[in-house]
Amino acid sequence: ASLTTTLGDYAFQNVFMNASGVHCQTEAELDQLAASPAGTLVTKTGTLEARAGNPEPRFAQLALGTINSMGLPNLGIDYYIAYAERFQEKHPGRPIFLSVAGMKPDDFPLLAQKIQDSGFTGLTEFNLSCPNVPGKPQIAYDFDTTEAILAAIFKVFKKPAGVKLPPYFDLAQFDQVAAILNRYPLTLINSINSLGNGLWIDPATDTTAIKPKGGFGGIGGQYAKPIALANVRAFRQRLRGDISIIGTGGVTTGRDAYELILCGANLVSLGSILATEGLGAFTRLSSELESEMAKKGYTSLAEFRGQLKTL
Ligand code: RRO
Repeated sequence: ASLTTTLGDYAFQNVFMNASGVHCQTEAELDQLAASPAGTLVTKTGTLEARAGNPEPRFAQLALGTINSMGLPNLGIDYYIAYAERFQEKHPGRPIFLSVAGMKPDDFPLLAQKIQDSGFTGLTEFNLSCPNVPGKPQIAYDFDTTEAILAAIFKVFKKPAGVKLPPYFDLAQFDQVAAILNRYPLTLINSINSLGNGLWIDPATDTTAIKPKGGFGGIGGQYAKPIALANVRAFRQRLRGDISIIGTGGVTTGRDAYELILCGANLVSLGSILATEGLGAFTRLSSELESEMAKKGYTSLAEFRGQLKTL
């Protein structure tokens, strides 16, 4: 079976990639992703200025996933643009993703302008869903601000762009968000970011797992999978056909990836499982996804993408 895929006008040799935040902060980590079986990669979300992030411990492995409150530690947008420009010289025909976020709405058009003015030829993911900056709500839960940011971005940005979305939990939210997104020339969405502001307690000590924000943090891994499936499915049913979807959330097995593709995902990204298992996760999941396809009689992803059956 072939795991090749397309997203907009771009083609990828493998459907898997990292989720932003995992194994992508430094050049060394990004180069390791590039040398792995992953079909593409995305940088850690970059901000206008480099950031140290929240105090540690700020990441923990849980029974069925992870909790994090990293707080956007990153080396700054200029670092990631420079990396991407070098990458595309070395690897022509292998498009990658920049992830960026503003610390305030006005930062987004500035980030967009920097990327627009650069030599970057790949795709840009504007992260509207970081749950972990103390005092800053997740942008994409505020629909007016989301629309204002999209309007400001697309005044200056002419390259392929997408948005990283948080999980939504009500069908009315899917309707409202999709209506906004459909008004802009987006190439993709990435759904979902971590489940914001979960809490985990150590039963031995009655203490939180992480330090920032009194222990509240974004939940990923198996806890997130049904929410991710629902979000990818709901957006695939509502978005323009020319908006592709990166499916993210709780993929731990090849079967999980298969299900996200059934819901409509063009690429599948690995967060918690990549953090806990390492780069070997790409090899294992590729092989498991191929087995699942063989079992169902499919030889390409296009044959079952979006083909979820309902009762
Ligand atoms: O850095 C983080 O705390 C973080 C970000 Br920007 C994000 O988008 N999602 C997440 O779970 N953590």
